[in-house]
Amino acid sequence: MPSPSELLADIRRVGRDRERGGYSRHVFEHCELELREWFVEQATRRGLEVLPDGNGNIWAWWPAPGDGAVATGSHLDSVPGGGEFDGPLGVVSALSAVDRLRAEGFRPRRPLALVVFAEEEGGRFGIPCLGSGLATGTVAPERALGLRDESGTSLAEAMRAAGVDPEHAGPDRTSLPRIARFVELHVEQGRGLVHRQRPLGVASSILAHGRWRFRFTGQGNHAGATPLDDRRDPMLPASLLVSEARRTAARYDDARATVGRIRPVPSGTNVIAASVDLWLDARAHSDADTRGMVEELRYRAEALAVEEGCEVLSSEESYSDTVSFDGPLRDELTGMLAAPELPTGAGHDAGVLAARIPTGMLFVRNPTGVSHAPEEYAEPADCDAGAEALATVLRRWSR
Ligand code: HGY
Ligand code: MN
Ligand code: MN
Repeated sequence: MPSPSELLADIRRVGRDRERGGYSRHVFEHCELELREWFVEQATRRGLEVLPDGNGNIWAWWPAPGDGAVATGSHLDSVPGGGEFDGPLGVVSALSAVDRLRAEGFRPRRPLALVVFAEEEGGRFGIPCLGSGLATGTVAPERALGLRDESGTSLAEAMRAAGVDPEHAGPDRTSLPRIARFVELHVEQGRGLVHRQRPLGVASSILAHGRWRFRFTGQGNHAGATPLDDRRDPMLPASLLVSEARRTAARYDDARATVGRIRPVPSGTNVIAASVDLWLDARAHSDADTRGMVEELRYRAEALAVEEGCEVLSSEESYSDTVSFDGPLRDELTGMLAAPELPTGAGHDAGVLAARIPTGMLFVRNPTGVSHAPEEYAEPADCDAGAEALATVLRRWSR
């Protein structure tokens, strides 16, 4: 019976990003397809009935699809240059939990379902939790299928190339309606468990969070032949907005605002940019704070653009309000596992499902506290404790 760490070792070479470090595993790209095949092979080997949905999510049932089911799972895609555990730890822990239950001769009275959600990070098509959002109806298929990646490929085209018929994208009427409870195990993205000196935790809440795109437009020109007073350089307001985001967030209670992605066009060393796109990731403990922060930044962006003779357009690309996980279910998990509760600033598919299904999340200690970077880590012993805890929850909920 392989441990979670041994299962992770199976896929350790898949999707390594030599340039950035870490992993770049984007939905329906070659390496992510390889991970999908690996998961299907692992599930089939365990006698699970594999049932992909129309949104690129993969369900695997034990013994077979049925109502009142208990589900667990996570995602296999990553951010660019991401860590090894964010997503895959939840998937391998689900497989390991099934192994543990089968090894003790357990047979679920309620069907059990493992699930891999597509495009949780939004690393290719820009919308996080795309697979779970389509399945729950929170993301409209007509919007999703038209999303394009950096190369201009649409989600519909990428689905077709991966053998997923985009005609079937949309609310899941097959698997999701059968789920009575969902639990996601995830590496902690922070040091809450390190500070508490505990291997496991139970999620209490997720920050409100969203993504906004700002497009600054000026006049492309020659970097040498254009005097400073004859420029309309969109890089100026864009770069000033990056530091404004940090300053604005600092005025709100424990809010976070990040610009991790900025794209000048045409992006030449000796060229004044014609336009600059930047993406703001803003998060706070309330809907009002998040919205308030973004409104301030939209206003500042306008003023900064005007100062430089530029224009700016901004648009909301995704948003999810704070999630407070189901209270009684949280209490049951903390009691069952003798684990502390802790909040998270990271979004998850469990956050999407929580609006529809009694949902919980388990966290496994991350000694570095770092995530979305190669330094993300979880000790093998803590990963074992996580899979054992997940087996405990699945056993209790499905017997
Ligand atoms: O961005 C997030 O919080 C998650 O990792 N998708
Ligand atoms: Mn992530
Ligand atoms: Mn994740």
